[in-house]
Amino acid sequence: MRGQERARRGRALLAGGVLVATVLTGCGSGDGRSAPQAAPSSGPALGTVTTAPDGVQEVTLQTQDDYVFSPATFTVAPGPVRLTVVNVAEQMTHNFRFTPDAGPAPIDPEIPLLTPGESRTIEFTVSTPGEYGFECSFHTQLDQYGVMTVSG
Ligand SMILES: [Cu+2]
Repeated sequence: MRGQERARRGRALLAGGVLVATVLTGCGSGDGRSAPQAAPSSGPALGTVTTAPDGVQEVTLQTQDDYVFSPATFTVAPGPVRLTVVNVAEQMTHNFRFTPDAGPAPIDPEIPLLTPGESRTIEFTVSTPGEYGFECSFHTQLDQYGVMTVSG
């Protein structure tokens, strides 16, 4: 239990400097309750790329009732990526795919349907640096596009 909590906090420390003071202070109280958190209930901020214990880069994007990905851009290093898209919309169904023929290399995994309140994760491996455009194919006319950059 203790170890698990410590590990969780360790990851939080990596996630953002702002959290550090809060987390360290909370350490002494020992009641195990976590303070109310802004934004996503767990994990790092949207669009922040972290590396999981299994070595896979992880990043989470969000969609809403508007027609944007939040954030619409993020950067990963060559290697395996686990991408989660959370649709917090109340009305709007979206999807996620890498725009066909838009990037330096094809990335096939996609999320064909992401209904309101739903969250889905895909995994893929990138090796060629460059910019990989992605989209919600339902809403390309409303400009629901983004770009994943693979660093060199
Ligand atoms: Cu959409």
